[in-house]
Amino acid sequence: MVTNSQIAQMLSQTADLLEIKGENPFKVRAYRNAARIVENSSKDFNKLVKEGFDLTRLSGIGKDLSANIKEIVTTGKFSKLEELKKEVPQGLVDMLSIEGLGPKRIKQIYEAFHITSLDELKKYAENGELEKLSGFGAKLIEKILKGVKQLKKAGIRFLWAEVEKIAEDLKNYLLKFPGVEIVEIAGSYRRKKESVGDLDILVVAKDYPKVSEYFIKYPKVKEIHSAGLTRSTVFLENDLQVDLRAVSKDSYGAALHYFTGSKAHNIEIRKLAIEKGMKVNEYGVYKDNKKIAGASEEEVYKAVGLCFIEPELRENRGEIQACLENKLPNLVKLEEIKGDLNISSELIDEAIKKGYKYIGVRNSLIKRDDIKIFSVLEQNIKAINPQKNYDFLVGIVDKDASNEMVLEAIKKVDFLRFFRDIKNNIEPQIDYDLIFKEMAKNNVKLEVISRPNNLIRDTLIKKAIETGVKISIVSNANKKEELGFIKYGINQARRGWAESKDVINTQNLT
Ligand code: DGT
Ligand code: CA
Ligand code: CA
Repeated sequence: MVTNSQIAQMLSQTADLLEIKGENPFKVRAYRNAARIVENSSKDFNKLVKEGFDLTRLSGIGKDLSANIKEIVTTGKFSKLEELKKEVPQGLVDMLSIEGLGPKRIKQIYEAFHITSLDELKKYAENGELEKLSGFGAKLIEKILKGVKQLKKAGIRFLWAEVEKIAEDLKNYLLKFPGVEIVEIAGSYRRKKESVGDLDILVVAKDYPKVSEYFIKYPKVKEIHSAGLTRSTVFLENDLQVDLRAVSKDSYGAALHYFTGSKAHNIEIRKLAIEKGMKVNEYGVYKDNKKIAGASEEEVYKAVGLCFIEPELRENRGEIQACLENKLPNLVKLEEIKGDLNISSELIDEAIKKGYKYIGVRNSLIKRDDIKIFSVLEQNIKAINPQKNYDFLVGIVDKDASNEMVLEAIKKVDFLRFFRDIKNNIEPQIDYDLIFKEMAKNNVKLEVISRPNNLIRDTLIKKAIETGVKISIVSNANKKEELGFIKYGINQARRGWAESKDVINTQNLT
């Protein structure tokens, strides 16, 4: 179903692209008007079209626009817009979201310099060429540069696992500098979020400016954005942004708490503090203008009447209430994993070396004397065909699965795995509330794949557990190195509030 505001957005984007192309201003205005009419209407256009209402009866909507809206409602797409997107370079479309740049100015820039990318735009803003255009003052140029930076940043998120090595290397590099006492990576990285936007590093050191000088010399730094007295920002080779901040030792806990986030968690903590007549910021907790805590996170939480909350839980998903009710989960740990229930048959010896008590081997009936092996059969739920002799049947739910297909499969399988591609934002569109209920009823377990780009959402793990579904955290390894993936599955399970008792492969299975 398409909402009014989605229809309006397509029409307004059409107007923008037509304007960049320099098409007839009347046509441009007609699309823009129509967008406004749809957006502000109290009637649901989806319904109007389905009821066969004659849209041309509305003022501002002619025959063409009426046909356009019908197309959008019935197909969910607008072919004219699709065509325009092919004609107008993506870089110019991106420029539309920069504050201060509308279609008129973008057209002006394009006609003057024939540039079509954000990188070129940045170059022309920096070398003074852009300022030569009429209407482009210093203030606007500054806005454009800021916008380019924000856009580039918003577009790139890294998988947690992709930044892990460089983050730990950089931390060790900083720790080597004389006078550096503490280095900690805060932000989403510390919360073990599946993807991170940038790294936020805190440092306690005697002479911060010297540390900053050393920081910007880190061999993988590509670009120095700023290097100030308490804060420095660089971009690494892979375009990852890293912020380094100086923190004093007596505020370290408050700063670590503040910069670990999430923002939503911090806001709740501050509200709670205010209710108690206190103030919390990145320097400490204050009561009657007197600092009462700040050196450690434990101290900060205690001062506002809370227990320590693990970084993975700090998403404002009920963790503060849970603490107050003494119901915080005792999160599962990597060391508690007793076996990996989904590996390739070539990795049996490697798995034994890891000290596992049992393993699950994919699509093979191998048995051995030195380790308990479960044989695991994987099948797409579209074509379930149970085989004799296998211990476990794993049903794979791919991106176009329907509720009916999943519910049917639940009757036949032992585990379900839900496909997800984080980078490309692909996952099945199904009713998880309903599905988890059925899984719990039929004792079907959730297989949590630990591949960094295929992790199921943390919120779904939480929901599954709350519904009574047990989970199995597996590497799905094909190669030796991939056995280690299991730690990413653990990270995600912890963010989904999983305790050891919720995870079947922390138990003794026989
Ligand atoms: P990211 O980098 O997009 O993966 O996510 P974070 O959570 O690392 O966010 P980031 O880097 O923008 O900021 C780091 C932390 O700093 C964030 O988790 C909480 C704190 N913080 C940043 N901006 C604000 C703010 O406006 N208010 C509050 N309360 N905290 C903030
Ligand atoms: Ca961050
Ligand atoms: Ca940041």
